[in-house]
Amino acid sequence: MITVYHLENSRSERVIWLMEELGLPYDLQRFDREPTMMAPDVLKTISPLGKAPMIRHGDTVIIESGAILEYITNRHGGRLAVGVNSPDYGRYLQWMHFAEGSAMARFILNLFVGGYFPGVDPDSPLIGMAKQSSAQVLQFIDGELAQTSYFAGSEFTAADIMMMYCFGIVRGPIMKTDMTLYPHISAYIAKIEARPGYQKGMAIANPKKA
Ligand SMILES: N[C@@H](CCC(=O)N[C@@H](CS)C(=O)NCC(=O)O)C(=O)O
Repeated sequence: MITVYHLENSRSERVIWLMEELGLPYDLQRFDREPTMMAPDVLKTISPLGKAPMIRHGDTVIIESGAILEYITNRHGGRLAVGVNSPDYGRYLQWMHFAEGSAMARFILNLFVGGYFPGVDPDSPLIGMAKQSSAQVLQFIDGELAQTSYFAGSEFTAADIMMMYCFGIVRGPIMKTDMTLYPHISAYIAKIEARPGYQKGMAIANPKKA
């Protein structure tokens, strides 16, 4: 059985949501954040960086949410993945990696300089650059979602689980993005939030938010 190491309000909600969508059993180990919002040091005993998510499967410990989702989907018959011979494979891979590589990289910068950590000069050009760069990514995503129902095509896949987490930060109290600027992302979020698997996954991952 897979052990999922979950830090409250973190990317590890992706793993819980995936396990619920797939209907797989898992051993859930929960950790609260420190008052500094960092992960507790005990997570470093599982893997040295101590970031969430992490999973253990037998003797294998895996970090990085994208790698974890690929590991789980591929180990379970490819459900919620897209096969290499499918015409949607390229899009699937693109969004699986875009989520952390391009989207989160920009949104996290925006979050950190935009008020999450105090002490950043409000006149710093870095803030304007971070906002502009996030808006550019959001515009791109909105244009893509104007053309397809889900990120990889007409079916819900693990790429949606990767991408959906990004919108939490975008809509959160620091970025406070005006989502009316992105109507296709907004419609997509409403569709995903109506999924029973999403609702169950989030209720398990973030019970204090419910
Ligand atoms: N790219 C990594 C990011 C991992 C990461 O930074 N996780 C955050 C939670 S969302 C974390 O553990 N933060 C607590 C800390 O840095 O101490 C992934 O997708 O798994």
